[in-house]
Amino acid sequence: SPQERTFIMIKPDGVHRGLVADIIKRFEAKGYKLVGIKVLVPSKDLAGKHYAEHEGKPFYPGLVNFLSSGAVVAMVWEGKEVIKTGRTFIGATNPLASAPGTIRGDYGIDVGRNIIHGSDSVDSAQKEIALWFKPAELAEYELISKKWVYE
Ligand code: YYY
Ligand code: MG
Repeated sequence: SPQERTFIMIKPDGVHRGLVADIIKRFEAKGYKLVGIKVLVPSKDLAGKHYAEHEGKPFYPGLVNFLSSGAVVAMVWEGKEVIKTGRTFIGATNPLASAPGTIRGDYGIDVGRNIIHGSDSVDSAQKEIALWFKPAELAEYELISKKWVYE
């Protein structure tokens, strides 16, 4: 649906490596609409909730520590099939298995330093957006480019 939204987050490694603008540029250039964005250092509680589906796995403690170790850029992007397209932009979980041209394929090596998060379903997108953003932090507006992107 044209109103589909996804949660995209540049992790601390992506921020420290100066990849914020490159990542935003890909979503913006595609034609998607940015409806929420903020920089924050997530608490361990927030990081743990975000990755709750992985609780109990061996990599979970390190993952939560890593996410809360520095600033992240949390975003909500909107547009047709943006959840699936976001995952395509991001690439495979393991950067060494990610195709060149994808964000992880272009910039990453180790799985625990894979630069970016993106929601993987409508359900996870709704949960993640609600976890990271208050409704008032999401802008309601129409892009002037809309009629040039959508037919
Ligand atoms: O959705 P995605 O980020 O591509 O992968 P998930 O399977 O949901 O894992 C979340 C996160 O956990 C992943 O981005 C890196 C980390 N991780 C890890 O450190 N080691 C693994 N073997 C699997 C995942
Ligand atoms: Mg995931």
